Amino acid sequence: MKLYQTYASPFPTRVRLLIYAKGLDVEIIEPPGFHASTEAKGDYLRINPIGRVPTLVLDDGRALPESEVICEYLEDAFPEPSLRPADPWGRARMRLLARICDFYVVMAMVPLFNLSARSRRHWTPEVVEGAAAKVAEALGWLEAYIGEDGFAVGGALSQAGGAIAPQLVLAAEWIPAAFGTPDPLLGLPKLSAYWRAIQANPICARLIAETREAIAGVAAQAKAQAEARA
Ligand SMILES: N[C@@H](CCC(=O)N[C@@H](CS)C(=O)NCC(=O)O)C(=O)O
Repeated sequence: MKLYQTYASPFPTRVRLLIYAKGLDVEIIEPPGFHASTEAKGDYLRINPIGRVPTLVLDDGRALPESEVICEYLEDAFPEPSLRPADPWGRARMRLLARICDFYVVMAMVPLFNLSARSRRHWTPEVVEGAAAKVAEALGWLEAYIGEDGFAVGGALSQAGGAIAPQLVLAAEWIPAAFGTPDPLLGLPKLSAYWRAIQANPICARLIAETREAIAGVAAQAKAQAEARA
């Protein structure tokens, strides 16, 4: 199998967690032309007409987009070890945590992603503080549902870890460092404890390291481009 993805995107991280935990033989590649214009994505659009990462391509050429769908496929096709809690309530909680990440945490960060690509004179305090407040609010929703034992749910590593880990790199490290905003984990004891715990889990630590390195690369590139335009 092949996984088209980028390390900076939080969505493929969910899929990589399953690949690493299940020990799957998957070639991990960046789509050609992905960081260029939409037109340059031509070949990739033939693989995934949605044009986003990740896409899983099976050995027979069938291609599957969308991180959650890919994760569910991999669980069904390669059940051991399971990265889903055994009971329906636990599974629902796992999906809820991932959904909060996808729908609320990521969306709250979008204005900051956009600002980071612009020179600092466009970084108005209203936009920065407004977006940081929205991120903090969304993290509060994770706090409401996350487990208290070092695992997101079900007392074991699950798909939720792959959804939450990259968001915490972005929210707890990248945003405060880039924009000078306060630590968003202050006042969130369960999420703070979870963040500490996953950094000691070998699979999550690998995902965190990959995300950190990729974000540092994207941030350096965005800064250079913004300065060149200024
Ligand atoms: N719902 C999708 C979202 C994937 C997504 O939005 N990926 C972004 C990167 S974070 C992307 O590929 N954007 C298109 C682009 O960068 O050109 C999933 O879960 O796979």
